[in-house]
Amino acid sequence: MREYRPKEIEKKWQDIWDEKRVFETSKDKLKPKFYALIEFPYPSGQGLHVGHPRPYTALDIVSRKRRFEGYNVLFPMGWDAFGLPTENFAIQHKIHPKEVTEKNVAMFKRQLKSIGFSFDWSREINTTDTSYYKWTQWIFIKMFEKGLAYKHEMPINWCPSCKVGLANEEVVAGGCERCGGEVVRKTKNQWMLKITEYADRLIDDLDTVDYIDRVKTQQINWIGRSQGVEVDFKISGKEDVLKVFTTRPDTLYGATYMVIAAEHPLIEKYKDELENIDEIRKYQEYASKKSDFERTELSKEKTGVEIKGIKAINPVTKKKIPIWISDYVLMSYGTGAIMAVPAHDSRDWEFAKKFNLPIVEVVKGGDVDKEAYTDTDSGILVNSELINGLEVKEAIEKITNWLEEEGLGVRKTNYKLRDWVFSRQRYWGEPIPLVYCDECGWVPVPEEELPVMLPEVENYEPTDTGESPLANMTDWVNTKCPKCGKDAKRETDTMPQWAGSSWYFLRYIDPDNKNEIASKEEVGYWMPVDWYNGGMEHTTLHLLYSRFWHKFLYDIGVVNTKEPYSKRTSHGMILGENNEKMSKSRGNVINPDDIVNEYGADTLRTYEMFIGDFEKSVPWSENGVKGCRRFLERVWRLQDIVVDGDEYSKDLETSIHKTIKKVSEDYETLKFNTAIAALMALLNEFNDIGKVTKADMKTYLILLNPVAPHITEELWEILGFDGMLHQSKWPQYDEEKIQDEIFEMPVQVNGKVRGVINVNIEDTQDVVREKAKENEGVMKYLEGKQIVKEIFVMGKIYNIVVK
Ligand code: ANZ
Ligand code: ZN
Repeated sequence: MREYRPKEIEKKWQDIWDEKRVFETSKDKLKPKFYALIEFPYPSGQGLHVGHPRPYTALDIVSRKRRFEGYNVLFPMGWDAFGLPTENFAIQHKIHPKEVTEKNVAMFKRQLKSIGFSFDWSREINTTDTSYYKWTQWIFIKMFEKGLAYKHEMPINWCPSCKVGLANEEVVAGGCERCGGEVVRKTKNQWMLKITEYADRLIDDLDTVDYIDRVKTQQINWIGRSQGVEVDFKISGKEDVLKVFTTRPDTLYGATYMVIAAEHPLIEKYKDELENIDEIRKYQEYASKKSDFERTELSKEKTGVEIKGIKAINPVTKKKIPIWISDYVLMSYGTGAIMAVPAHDSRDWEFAKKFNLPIVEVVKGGDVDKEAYTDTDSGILVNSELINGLEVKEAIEKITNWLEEEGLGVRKTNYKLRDWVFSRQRYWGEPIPLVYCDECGWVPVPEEELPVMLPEVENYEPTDTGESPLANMTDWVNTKCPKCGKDAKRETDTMPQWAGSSWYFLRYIDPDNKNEIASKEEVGYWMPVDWYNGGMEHTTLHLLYSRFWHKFLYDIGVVNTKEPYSKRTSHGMILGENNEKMSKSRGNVINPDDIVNEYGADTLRTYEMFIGDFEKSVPWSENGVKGCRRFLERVWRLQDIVVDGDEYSKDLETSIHKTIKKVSEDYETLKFNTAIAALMALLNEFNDIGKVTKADMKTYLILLNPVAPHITEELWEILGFDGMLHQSKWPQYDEEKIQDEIFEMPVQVNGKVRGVINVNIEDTQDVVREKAKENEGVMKYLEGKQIVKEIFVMGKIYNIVVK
């Protein structure tokens, strides 16, 4: 027997698979299809990280299993290659981002190939290819034509160090998601995408897909749909009303003061009448320095100023109540104003305590603590004339109807979700394909002229003014209006990183199509994606964005399904050996190349799957890697104990059937670690018995193949089995063969269970009767009696009738 040398056999099989185009999808559309998708990587300069292969191996396993099961499988790969790190690297090293991208892609591709994933490389895509981003631009124009892309002057999150505007999703704990630096506010005219128009569908259609719960929940919370009422509070002595949004109109009688955001327009309107305008201005200044995140931090000490000179009138109590400004009320949500109910809202309660404002209880819960607010959504209304004695739910209904009848309020649904800030003032992104003409306004570049290509520039450094580097390219910027032919200017903003990945799964389906995103026929066959696995960090960004774009494409007839992905799962992170996130600065990064070189790709793959619960974060362990290598060495040595035989060994039959069941089920339910453990256990049995038939071995190799495709294919060849392993069929188990031989069987006497005995499947009724007689519980009821009848069904029931 030769030594196990992964280096040789892995390269050999990768070349064979490539040459024979084993993993390319078939043209045969009569076969059932299976579309497996993993999030395509951003080809960074650092190369692949051991975190990447985790989800890739998982869906590679599923894809390989599906091929054995007769499916036409699409498992593609590509590059999400626009983005800041490449641009920053290019600026630093004075190389064009295109060259940087090419180099990085080549490195990623070599690394991925060395791990032996069964990607259909003939469908490789790259979001920075002009033939790709032509369609990204085309979708943008369609959105523009439908009024879903609009330009809007708005304060944006601005990272002064990256010199880039950030979407809310890219601001993490008040800092820039990319560099961690402080994010400030800046007003800019930005392109926006109206994702809010799809908010309801993005929530409601989650009922039609199979996503893991935490993904569904995060999407629902991010969209943040909340049903409530907009209530009008009159400003005393004025014509004006102050509108508030509340989800608890039942607490209206407990509204003892109001709070408006520091930016609320009411202040400007009445500035001349306010007695303490200086104090108010000071507070506005203070608040403007804070991000929405800081303002809403719960633990924060409450601050605020009363607006002296105007008062509001509570529409039910008719009492005059004060109006305050405080940073805990945001201008960007609801109406930017609230009715404060300190008895039942924690922030209002803290505020009222601090500024000595009246607290009136209106909901009586089970145990009300007078010293604290009661944050209760059930209870009985008190001190509330119109709704006294009602349960919260009924009270909300009744008071809402009343408010609507009186013209004091309207039902309203609010969302936390904001429209998507879609412009970036950077070079390395898709140019926004619009032209500005003084006569015609914004005009889309005609479809025949797409793509609008990024111009070659000398200098792609961002400008300090916040304009895109493209703005300096006057030759490129100055153009003619496609509508009227007069002088016009191109939009110089580019699209955000998230654009290209919002529809990439459609391009894999028909990557070379020059006339459309993908042909109707291909879309009809392949969509939706059957299984999409990706990181939890993409749940509120990429996943939501791509669902939005897909729904839009559905609305304009480009695709045939309302949802892009039938199923979504998610993996945990791989941490460094020290249990910390892997990062260059912590010095705990593991490069998959090193593992492949030292132990082999099959070991890397096995370890990535054996490392622990797929859905949880787990630390890397070099010892664990070694353990997996030893396991594969033992698999390699099985070739020495193979004997002729077309049937499973008698002694192994049950175990083999059980393992088929276990592994088949575990591969489907993300329990790769327990599947591998079962294969390890079966290997031990093989070795204990000391010989295995060809049939035993074939099944073993097929079961292990999705995890360790190279070694299994090589052993298949060494042992002279028919054809190549990947052409085999997935083994089936026999339900009868996996029943445990020894099991517990209840014994009844005259219809009542009197004892439980251990029975072997091969026991005859006579043997079982003897065992029953020896059972103490049963014995008591048989003593001195005569057996008149026995009902005996093996494995189910043994009833003895006595007299
Ligand atoms: C009175 C009340 C009484 C409220 C009570 C809550 C509890 P969600 O579910 O997140 O939509 N609110 C409204 N607009 C706000 C803003 N711009 N900034 C800060 N808070 C705002 O929350 C809706 C509730 O959040 C509203 O209902 C309002 O307070 C507050 F026992 O009104 B409530
Ligand atoms: Zn024009």
